[in-house]
Order: sequence, then C-alpha cells, then structure tokens
Amino acid sequence: MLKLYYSPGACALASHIAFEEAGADYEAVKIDLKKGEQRTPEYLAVNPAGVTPALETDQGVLTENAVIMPWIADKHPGTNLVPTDAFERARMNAFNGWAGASLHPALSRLMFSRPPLEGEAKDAARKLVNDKLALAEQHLLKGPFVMGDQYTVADGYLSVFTRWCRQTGILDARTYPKLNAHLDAVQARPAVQRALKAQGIELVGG
Ligand SMILES: N[C@@H](CCC(=O)N[C@@H](CS)C(=O)NCC(=O)O)C(=O)O
Repeated sequence: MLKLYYSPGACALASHIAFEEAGADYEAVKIDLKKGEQRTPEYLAVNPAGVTPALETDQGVLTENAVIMPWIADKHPGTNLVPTDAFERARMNAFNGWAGASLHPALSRLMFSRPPLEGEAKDAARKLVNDKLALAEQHLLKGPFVMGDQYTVADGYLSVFTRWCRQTGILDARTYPKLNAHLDAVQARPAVQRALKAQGIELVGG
C-alpha cells in the first residue's frame, strides 16, 4: 500500500491532492510538525531529511512534491494530471521546480522563521514573496490553470502556497486577481475538498 506522510496544511497537501485527483488507493499518515514528529527515529528511517512529504512505495521511498506528484500521475494513466506532450510536461516540471525551490523557501522565511522576522529583514522577505507572486501572476500562471486549460498536478501545488498567502493576508485580490481566481477554482474541485477534509483543514475563502 502506498503510504503518504503529511502534515495538515503543509506542502505535502500538494501530493495528497494529486492522490485524490488520481482516485488512487493510498494511506495518509499524519506527522505533527509542531510536535517534532518529523524528527523521531521512526520517521527519520523513512525520510532522513526529516521533512514531509515522503511516500513509501513497494520500490522504496520517494521525496519532494515535484517528484511525487508526476509519479502518482504516471501510475494512474488516463487521469490527465500531467501534459502528454514532452515539451509541455517539461514546462510543468519547470513550474514545479520553481514552486519548490524558489516560492516555497521565500514563503517559509517570511512566515515560519523562528524567531519571527522583524523590521528590515521582514520587509525584505515580504518584498521577495511579492516579487515571486508577481512573477506567477504575470508570467507563469497561464490561466485558468498553470498550464492553461488543462488541470495538472502543478495546480494543486500552487494552491498550497496561495492558501498560505491568503491565510496571512498577502494574496491581495487587486494585485493578484489571477492567483485568487486560480485558488478559488482549485479549491472548488471535489478531489481537493476530499484532501482538505482528510487532513482536517478548511477551505480558505477570499
Ligand atoms: N521541497 C520539499 C520541501 C519539504 C518541506 O520543507 N516540508 C516542510 C513542510 S512544508 C517540513 O516538513 N518541514 C519540517 C521541518 O523543517 O522540520 C518538498 O516539496 O517536498
């Protein structure tokens, strides 16, 4: 049985959404980051990096949303969660790489630094986040979905981060109309709502 390790509302939600969109058979295992469960010997034996998500498969463990999500899509052919054209797929991978390596760290620094950032450091972190959101709004998000008309795993991934932004009041509706419409469209999907319910978290309204 495929086993997805996740923490509610954290970035593993992207892989959780991909599982629900694929109609897959899997088990979701909660890791409470606030309690430090990602650093227990049991979890470090699964993922020595001590982060979620991790996915146990019968071939071994996969990590990184940008890898797990297309793998889920490949294992469930016909679910149309990745582009079939090689170039379009590469572009989706590029988006996911950017989300994981650029957007996510910028958001984490602004939102989750301990101790919390203050003063100039906070202003700089906030500007960096706004620059990245502007890049997505103006260039990366084709609309209505990341890749245009086709919903792909990149959409669940983007929505995890725009949810965080909306929750912290930085997804301004006038500055980021496309990102807001995108988040609403993603959250309206039954598969996404099933993943949220499974994690015990709510839709984030605008
Ligand atoms: N690039 C990785 C990021 C994984 C990651 O940083 N996960 C966070 C939650 S969003 C985590 O588990 N943090 C726990 C910690 O740093 O202690 C991915 O997409 O899978």
